[in-house]
Amino acid sequence: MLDVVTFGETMVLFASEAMTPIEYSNNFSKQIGGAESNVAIGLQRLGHSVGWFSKLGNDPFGRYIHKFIRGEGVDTSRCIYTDEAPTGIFFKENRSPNNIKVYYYRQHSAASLLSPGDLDEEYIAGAKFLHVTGITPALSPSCREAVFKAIDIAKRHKVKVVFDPNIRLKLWTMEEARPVLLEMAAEADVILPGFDEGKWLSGRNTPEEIASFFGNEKLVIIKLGEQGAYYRFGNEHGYVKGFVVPQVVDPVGAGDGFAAGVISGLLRNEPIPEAVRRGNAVGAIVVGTNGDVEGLPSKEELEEFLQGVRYADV
Ligand code: KDG
Repeated sequence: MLDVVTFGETMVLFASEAMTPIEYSNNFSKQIGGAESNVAIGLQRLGHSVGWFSKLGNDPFGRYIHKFIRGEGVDTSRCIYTDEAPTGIFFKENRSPNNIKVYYYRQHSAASLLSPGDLDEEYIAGAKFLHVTGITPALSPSCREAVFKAIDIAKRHKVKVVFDPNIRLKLWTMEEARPVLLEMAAEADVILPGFDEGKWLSGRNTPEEIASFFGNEKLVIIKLGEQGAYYRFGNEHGYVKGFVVPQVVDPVGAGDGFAAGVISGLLRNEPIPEAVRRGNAVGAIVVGTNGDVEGLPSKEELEEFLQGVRYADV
């Protein structure tokens, strides 16, 4: 039995090595990025058992992604290869930590062909948590159906659903996204919006109002960046302070790190504020390293960070 199952699109990421506009970049480093596999890798590094799957192009990039994620110890046994479409790729321009742009080449990608028929009911039913994001339903109508079918399977088998809206306005408009994401939120047990996402989805302005909008019977955790996060579950609620980050290098993937930390805390049956603190810590560690997954900490690194142990300067 796996602790967590997640699925969605992972792409090969070509990160510009120079901090210049991308048209002047000559060198790119080959990495991977995908919100769901970022969470899967994060959780696996923290010592949990995780399954991630997608539809991959039967091409070198698809094989690279598969090997990378399997190499992290994540179960990839439900991945499917297709000859019908290529693996998606994207480019990242990092001119400074607060001026990062991504350029997607993912339309009609292999992952966008994922459909309800690709889901293994027993596999999802056997997990403790199903993690889904708002990126997957933006990819295609069949992906949208697959997400809702996966949620339905999880609910029928009492698997807790964790939902991260991850609004990507390069994939759809807010008008298209809103009803779909609200429907996902309505089905979820744990909702992890960023503050702006929470505002957009709820039309409310404060973390307290946003959390109430989603309902008291769900665990809602609103990410507030370096200030930490606000949570509400039933009558329990409060702010959990963030960590001081010495140097932000690349904030992309911090939200996925946060999700991995929170889910890890929930799997360890920690009190909610502790789980949120774990999420804050993983997010804070991730932003100090270049790459969407490279900075995700091991269990030991996270413990040291939480105990305030500084890494040795050798
Ligand atoms: O959260 C980080 C992800 O956005 C990134 O790794 C790539 O999944 C990705 C996307 O769709 O942008």
